[in-house]
Amino acid sequence: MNLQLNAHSKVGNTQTDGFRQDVLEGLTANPKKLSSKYFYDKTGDRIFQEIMAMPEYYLTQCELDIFKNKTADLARLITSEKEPFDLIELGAGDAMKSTFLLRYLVEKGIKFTYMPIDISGNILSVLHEKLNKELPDLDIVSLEGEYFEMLHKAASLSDRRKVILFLGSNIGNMDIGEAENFCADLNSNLVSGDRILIGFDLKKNPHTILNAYNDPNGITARFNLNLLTRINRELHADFDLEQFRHYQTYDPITGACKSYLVSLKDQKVLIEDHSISFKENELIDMEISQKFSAEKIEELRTKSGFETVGEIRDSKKWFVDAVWQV
Ligand code: AVI
Repeated sequence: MNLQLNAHSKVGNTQTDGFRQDVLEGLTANPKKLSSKYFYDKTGDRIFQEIMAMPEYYLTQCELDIFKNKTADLARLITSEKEPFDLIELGAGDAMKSTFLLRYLVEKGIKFTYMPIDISGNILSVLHEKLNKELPDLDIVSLEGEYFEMLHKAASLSDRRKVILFLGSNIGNMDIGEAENFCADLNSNLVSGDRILIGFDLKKNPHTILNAYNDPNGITARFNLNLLTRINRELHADFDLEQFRHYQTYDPITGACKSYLVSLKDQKVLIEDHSISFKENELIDMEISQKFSAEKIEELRTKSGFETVGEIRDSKKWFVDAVWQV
């Protein structure tokens, strides 16, 4: 079975409307805020690839270490019985890490269907083609759209056990309250026996964490500033990128690693017919990349109603993939 299902063909303008509303709401709030979910236009995707290749950005290598070198352990945690199941990946992208797990499961003759969910139909087509070539025996059903909408779709397609992958510490881009709501929503969209595997970036030496986001070549700064370019292009705004500067913080007590853009002068920015005023040194809150302690992960699990199955850490013990069950 090889399918690509999409829920997006009719929603082009709705997407822009949502973007416009979020941007205007965020920039008229106090403090000003933009959502990092909008970082990922074409250029943003490319800059994120550059970030993942930076020596300072350890997260990708740590989780790759788990998927490459502890594949059998991972497989054991997600496959309980012999029945076929659906392996659903939220925000699959190029599935670079999960491909190691897919290959292992296929080679072991374990019956499952891989269902990558992504907002980008283009990314899904490229992934589909790549997996067809590399793993011709893999069953794939690609789901293009928002996570929860596509989880409903997946549930309507089969009543097999579901295993959800949410990798890369994407959970860290939500504040703790949002992460709790997100996990609780996942729980209520699953049924008894279903599992989730979530990648968490762990607290560690604060210098290591800050360096991963405050890189000397300014790649993370470009990643942040690119959202202003996107607003200029899509919402006909006139941000002067020279007048904003990236500022990164890490609080080792709370584990919140946060990025901001600082306005370098008093200025006004026009977004369509809205004029937004910035004071010199005023901040735009751009992104949180939350780092977790083992206790915080446990708290998130219990608050969202999951049982623990197990967890796997990379060899440096900097990152953990935790598996929970409904
Ligand atoms: C996608 N996400 C988990 C990345 C992170 O580490 O928070 C995004 C990122 N932002 C700056 N560098 C990487």
